[in-house]
Amino acid sequence: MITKKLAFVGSVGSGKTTLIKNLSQTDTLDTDVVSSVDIGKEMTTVGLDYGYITVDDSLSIGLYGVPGQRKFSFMWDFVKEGLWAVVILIKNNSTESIKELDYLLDYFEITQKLPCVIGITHSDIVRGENTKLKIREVLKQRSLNLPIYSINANLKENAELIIRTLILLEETNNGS
Ligand SMILES: Nc1nc2c(ncn2[C@@H]2O[C@H](COP(=O)(O)OP(=O)(O)OP(=O)(O)O)[C@@H](O)[C@H]2O)c(=O)[nH]1
Ligand SMILES: [Mg+2]
Repeated sequence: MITKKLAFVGSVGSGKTTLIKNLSQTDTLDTDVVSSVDIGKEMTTVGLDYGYITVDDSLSIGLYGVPGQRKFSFMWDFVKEGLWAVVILIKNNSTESIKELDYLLDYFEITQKLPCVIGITHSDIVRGENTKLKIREVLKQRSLNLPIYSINANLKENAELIIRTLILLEETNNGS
């Protein structure tokens, strides 16, 4: 059985902890605490989220969520090591969250060879159709073509769609 390492990255409140809780088949480890500064929500991840799913007899996936706040980014290097794939979450209609994309693409060294999916979260409650266009512009400058889904991080079927897409991307990359 191979266990692959999947990272969930994205700005504060983009839904990383929520998505991992939603996907994991085991109880997740979460390291959320009450934020000491105003970040627009009560709890924030200061260490790592960890969850686990078994896809089939030959594949399981470790789900690693990093803290969105850069002051806790000491965990990012650990998560980056030996990555199989990356999920980048962007909060719909949030300029700050969209701005983070360039930084994350650089930091996690995203290339077309690494399975990567972008999820626009909060799409169920926040209106705005421009986020996808803005993301496409950033990707185009890097000649990257990545799947972009509008999702609700609370919905299991949305979360599973992301996992299925990553597996498909890997198969496409391997030419199988
Ligand atoms: N309606 C809705 N709520 C969401 C969605 N994604 C996240 N949330 C909510 O937004 C809040 C923040 O989500 P988290 O999962 O804690 O965000 P995070 O990316 O882990 O944030 P940090 O750990 O602080 O970086 C929670 O209350 C979630 O329930 C979404 O797609 N739709
Ligand atoms: Mg979190």
